[in-house]
Amino acid sequence: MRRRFVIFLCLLNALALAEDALPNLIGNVAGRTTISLDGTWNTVVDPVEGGLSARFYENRRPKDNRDLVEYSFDASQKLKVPGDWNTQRDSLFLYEGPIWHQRYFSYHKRGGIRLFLYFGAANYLARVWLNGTKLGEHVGGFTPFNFEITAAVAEGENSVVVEVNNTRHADGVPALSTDWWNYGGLTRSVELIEVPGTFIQDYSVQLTKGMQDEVSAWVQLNGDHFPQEVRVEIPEARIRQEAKLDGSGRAEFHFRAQLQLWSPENPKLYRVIISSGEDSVSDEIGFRTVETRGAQILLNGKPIFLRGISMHEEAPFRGGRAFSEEDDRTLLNWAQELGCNFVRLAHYPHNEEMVRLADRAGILVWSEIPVYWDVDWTNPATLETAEAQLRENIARDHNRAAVILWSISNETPVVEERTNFLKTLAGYARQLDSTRLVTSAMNHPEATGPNSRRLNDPLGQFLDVLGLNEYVGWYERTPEDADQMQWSLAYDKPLIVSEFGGGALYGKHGDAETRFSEEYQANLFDHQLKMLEKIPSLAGMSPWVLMDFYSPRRYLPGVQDFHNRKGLLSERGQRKQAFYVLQKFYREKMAAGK
Ligand code: GCB
Repeated sequence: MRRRFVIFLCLLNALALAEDALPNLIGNVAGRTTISLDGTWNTVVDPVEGGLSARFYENRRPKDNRDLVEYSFDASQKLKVPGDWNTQRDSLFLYEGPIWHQRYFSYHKRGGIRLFLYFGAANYLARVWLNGTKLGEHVGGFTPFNFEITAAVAEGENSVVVEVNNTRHADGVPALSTDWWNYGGLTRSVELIEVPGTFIQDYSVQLTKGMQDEVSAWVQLNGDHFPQEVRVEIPEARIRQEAKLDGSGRAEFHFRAQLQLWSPENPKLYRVIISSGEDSVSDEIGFRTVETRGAQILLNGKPIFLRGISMHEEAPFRGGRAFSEEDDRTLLNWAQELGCNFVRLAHYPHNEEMVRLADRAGILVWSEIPVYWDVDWTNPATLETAEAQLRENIARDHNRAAVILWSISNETPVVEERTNFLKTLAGYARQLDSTRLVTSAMNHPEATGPNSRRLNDPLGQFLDVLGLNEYVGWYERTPEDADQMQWSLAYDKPLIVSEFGGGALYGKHGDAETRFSEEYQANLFDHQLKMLEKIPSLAGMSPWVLMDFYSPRRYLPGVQDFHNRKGLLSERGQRKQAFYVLQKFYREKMAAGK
């Protein structure tokens, strides 16, 4: 009975989340009229979680000197938005809990204009109030959300309050344990978005799956009075198509088009304009196909080898969460210098600009949600949170040609409840976007002999592309042992070795057996690359990892100092020896036309 009651509660919880999740997420914010709320915000640190009962969201100021108010946003310490709090104030470096953020903005209301409050990301739970009225909550640290505030916004001064809480939860996504820093805060931009009464909420304009000369598009409007038609134009290709909207404000298109195909060699983007009634929005979109044939990944119908690197969304030089175009550009430039045509954006959705830069630079993207290690596989609310993050990630980036892979998880245990959970997520990803490939990084191959491994994880049957993380030469055995190692797969599908690597402190030298020396790491890469080349199904790789990053599980003083040192570059951008080993390997592949 108790069990049934608990299940009932879980279902209720899941339903509540489903309703809260993203009413009206607006696509292509960069293409809209926006007012930035970035800058300096007032903050109250609330380690005992007293703010809710003390009604911090009312932002009350004492009426006179007899009035008792035991907090003050106006007199508080400040934090910059976007930005994690951990690297902005020494005392917050290890802080986990709620911090209340507040700022004022002034607004002049105009008839016929609807207003939305948009957050690029807030880690992990955000509760939002405008002028003391609650707008809603959002769970999940790396995806966008918005609230309509047309009715709630006041003429003149307004006060927005956000309680951001980065407490880890056993039923969260991710759960309690990660190998990256749990940066809290409003880590991406906050914006007001102005749209007309009836507006284009989102759209997809992509090549039809498997066809290089046909575009499939859908457009979704939001409003009370839908116009009759919607138009999609690609002026450079002299395309102008119209379609009728149905009663729910949706239209679908399929039309022939002769377009230059997007690829790493020619990352061609077209200006695409979608318009209907009073609204019009413009985007830059690339057109390409991606599919698999046996163990190959085909881009525009041709096999491609993914010369990749894994990376965190960690800011070079200053540390902390990356958010600016400059951060993103630095990271992607380093990947290109390595010879990459592919990045694995681990282990959660990175900021939108990163993906847009990849689109412009011709770098293919593996995009991931933080179903990491172990989560609460049997909890419906956990599944719902994972689904919401997948939905929001796909909603944000589904027009980016660079994104070819949706990854649903990283290094999960091979147990039935996990496989069921991930099977549901794989199906959901395909339902939301049938044009891209679904993958996951797995790490439990079966030892079929002293020197042989077989990837036969049952999850493989639900994926288009198999990801494998293996640490031969670091967590197990020696780099030289890689020479004997044989790999096989239980599936005729493409394999991406999504992680391998080892730690090295930049500037630490020793022989190739000395842990954390640059020589050790370079030797490991040497042996690993020779081993991986022998796997016939290998369609790409994304070694671990581009740059050293903050992690609370890396304790070794003088070497790690809270950093995972498996970067090919230090956090200050210094290239380690292994950087050049991988660069040479990729350059040879490129020269061989791969
Ligand atoms: C892994 C994880 C990654 C870690 C890495 C490591 O397998 O996927 O998040 O950071 O190993 O360095 O141990």
